[in-house]
Amino acid sequence: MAEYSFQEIERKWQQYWKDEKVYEVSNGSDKPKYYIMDMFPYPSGAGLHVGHPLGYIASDIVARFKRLNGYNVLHPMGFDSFGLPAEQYAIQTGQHPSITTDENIARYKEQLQALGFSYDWSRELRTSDPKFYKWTQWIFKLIYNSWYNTESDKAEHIDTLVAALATDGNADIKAACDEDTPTITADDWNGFSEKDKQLFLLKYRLTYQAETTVNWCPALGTVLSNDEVKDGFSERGGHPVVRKKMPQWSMRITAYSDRLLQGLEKIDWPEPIKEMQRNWIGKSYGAEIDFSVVNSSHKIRVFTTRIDTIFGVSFMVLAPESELVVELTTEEQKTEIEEYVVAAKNRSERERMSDAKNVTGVFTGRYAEHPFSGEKIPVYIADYVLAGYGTGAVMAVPSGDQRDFDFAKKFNLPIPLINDAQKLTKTEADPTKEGKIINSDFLDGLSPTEAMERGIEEVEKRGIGVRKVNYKLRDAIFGRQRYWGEPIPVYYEEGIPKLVPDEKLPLVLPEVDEYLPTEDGDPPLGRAKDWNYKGHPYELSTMPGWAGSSWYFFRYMDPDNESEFCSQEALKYWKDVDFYLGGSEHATGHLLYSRFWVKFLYDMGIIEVDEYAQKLVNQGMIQGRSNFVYRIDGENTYVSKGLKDQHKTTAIHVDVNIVKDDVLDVEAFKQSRADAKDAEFILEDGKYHCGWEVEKMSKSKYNVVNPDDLVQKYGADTLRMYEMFLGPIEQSKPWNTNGIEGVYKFLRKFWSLFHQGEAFQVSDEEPTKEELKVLHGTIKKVAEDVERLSLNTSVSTFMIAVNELSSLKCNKRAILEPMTIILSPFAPHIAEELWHLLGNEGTVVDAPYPEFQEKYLVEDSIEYPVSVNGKMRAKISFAADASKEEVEAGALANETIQKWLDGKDPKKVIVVPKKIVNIVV
Ligand code: ANZ
Repeated sequence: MAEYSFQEIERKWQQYWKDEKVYEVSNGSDKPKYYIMDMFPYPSGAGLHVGHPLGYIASDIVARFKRLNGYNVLHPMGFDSFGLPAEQYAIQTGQHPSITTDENIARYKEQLQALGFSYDWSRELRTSDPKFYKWTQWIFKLIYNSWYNTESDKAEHIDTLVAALATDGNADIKAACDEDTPTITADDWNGFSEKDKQLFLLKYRLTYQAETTVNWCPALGTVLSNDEVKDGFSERGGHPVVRKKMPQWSMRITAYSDRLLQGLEKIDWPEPIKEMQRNWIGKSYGAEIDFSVVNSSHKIRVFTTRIDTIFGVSFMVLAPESELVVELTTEEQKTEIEEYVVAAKNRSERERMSDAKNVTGVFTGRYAEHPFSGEKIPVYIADYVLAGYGTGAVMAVPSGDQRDFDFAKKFNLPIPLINDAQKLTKTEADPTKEGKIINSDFLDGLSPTEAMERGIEEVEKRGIGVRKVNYKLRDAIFGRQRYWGEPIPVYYEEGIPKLVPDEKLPLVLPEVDEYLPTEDGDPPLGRAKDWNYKGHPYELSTMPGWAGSSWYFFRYMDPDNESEFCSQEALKYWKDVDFYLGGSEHATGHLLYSRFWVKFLYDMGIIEVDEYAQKLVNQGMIQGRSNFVYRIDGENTYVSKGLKDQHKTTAIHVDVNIVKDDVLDVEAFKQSRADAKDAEFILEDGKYHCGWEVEKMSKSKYNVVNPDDLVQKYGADTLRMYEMFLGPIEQSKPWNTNGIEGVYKFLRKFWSLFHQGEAFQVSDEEPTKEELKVLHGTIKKVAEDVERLSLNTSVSTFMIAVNELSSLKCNKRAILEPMTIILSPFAPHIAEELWHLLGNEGTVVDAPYPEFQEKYLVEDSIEYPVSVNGKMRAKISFAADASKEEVEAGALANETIQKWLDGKDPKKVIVVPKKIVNIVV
């Protein structure tokens, strides 16, 4: 038999696809469009491991399947090529980050191409390419020139605001703006100097500069976003992060909170992602209430979502940063309060929130007055109350809130129990232990929801509070004090930011002598020569990682356009992404920011959609499957796993690439480590068996499996099918190569259907019913599976079909040709080879998907189990269209059944058509 020489086949067709530009797609066709996209990777130095292609293979199968089904398919790939690792490397080596980035991209592309993906590489984009980031800068400018009108509920050009200010002032303007925006009249505005006007507008612009408390990471020399900080440490590198006030560019994403929530209802995204976004936006309904302070003109305004518990308030807590702290603290408490404030400042929000059991705080020395009972209640400061949320002050209800409860316990404060058992379930507060239940006055007898409404009405009536909706979402920091990012297209004239004119874009990243901050602590761009616009200094921070990825999906539609970010024709044709595939780790980062930018671009009338990805699927992670050898402590002897318990041993990670089916290649192991060269090995049945464990795939655990080696050994087609075979795409699963041989054998078996001995040989005979049944069963099942993205089950369907066709010794063109087409999305190289061997011109990529015909699946005859007195006694076949009477007569006439009837007349015969026959005697 002609060998299945996958290496030669794969090389040949990859070249052909490239030469013939098979995957290039045009913006316009009579076919319906289908846009399928993967989250583009950051090209890291380590290259791809077998986990990366999981999603890429799945999307490639769908892309190819859609193309066979008559769609004009856009399936692009690019690189998110600004990022910290290249910059860290540049700092260490002095080499420009673009060099490392280009090298890494070259390696990624080589690896991706070896897997036979159907990407249209002519549309490749890189976020670090000035031709691309010119438009990222252009979008920044648009955002800067906009404000959010909450009345029209959309972003508008800043000129509409300026016009309104000049005629009416801002009293009637409903806008998303800074909290401290003063009310001004038209006269005030018109009297402002140009500089004051610009400063005032910054309070409204959708991107603005303001003093912000940020997560500052001294080791990385940059500000990190909340989702880049985990438990007080940077997600990348694990460096400590401190809170610090700095002037920062921010984006007013909070203006879009509600629309970001509403939009989730109309997109087909995984529920956990939607839930994470909802929680991150964190919309809460409640009220703000003023508590007056005893012997003071100050009032403490709190935000509460549980006004129904107001009769359970026994103290109040201010955030340590609250401006009231200084005003209210009494002389005696001053020192203690000041010390506490300093300590609290350096704890991250997360720490402060999560460290509930160890609540801390200090008494201010003051009392507030309960608005209904008139009781005196002490005022504390505590860091579990955050300055940046609500009003930065709370009314504490120990029976309703666990942190308040813990605080009350610690400081020996009363724990009033409210007269409604339902309200006590949230904390450990227990009436049997904590004492008497108090009356909740006008809220008595109401359900919590009714009590909420009643409470709000009451405070509004008394003029001591208002209904209030709060969001957890914060404006997004939009600047990094780093080099390797898009320059922000802004310069400063007398300290006022001005936009760089369009014709100066792209504002190209300048050369610097070192990628480190300057001696004055300015970002690296402070080192660039002539970094100014007509003598006015340019902004020194660069854009964050999420800038380019917030709109790249539009650029693929028209990647070479030099005069627009994307042409209207391309936008009208492709509209949005039909199917987006990528990791769930981006839930509250990229996947939220990109939705925000898209809504903004929609408001500007530039695009027609306000959600860009109709469907999102998160592929699972491929975990590593580590292998271990066991060294006997104090000896240079390794003992096989089954015998290790007889010794005291230490488990050592061993490179999974020298282990097969958990059996160690002892010679390779000896060579891999200097200290193992003369080691002894205690074997079982002549073999060294390794232990294994599932862990994250990483270099340090020696469990990284590289796709290149597998492509070399088994071919890309086998690897593609094998990765799909591992299990449902959304699930995380450990990598193991134990089953790859099976997939490889399957492809060889498929190949052999087309061959007789050495020769390619297919017959033109008419197929049998059985053969047609196998084919149409496969067409149907695979098409359904691909639509549902159940790709592991389609792989098994193929395997079953090929086994059946092998036993039928089927080599008929009428069966094998359509089988080749349906296999092609999964194993494109072998399919292309066989397609050509079958004598076809052109590529299998454009073949029509075979049409499923139900009639081939309809059975001619049906086998009925026949029971006598409830026991199955025979199986008898009848024509599928046999009548009830025919089945009954046939069953009674059957020899075996006659034996069981033993000459008696049946009392009853029940025939369930197409199912069973039951005879009672
Ligand atoms: C009284 C109360 C009683 C509360 C009760 C809760 C339970 P969400 O849903 O997250 O919006 N709170 C308000 N501002 C805060 C701040 N700056 N830092 C920490 N906590 C703050 O939570 C709103 C609730 O969290 C508010 O309702 C307030 O406590 C607290 F049984 O008021 B509550």
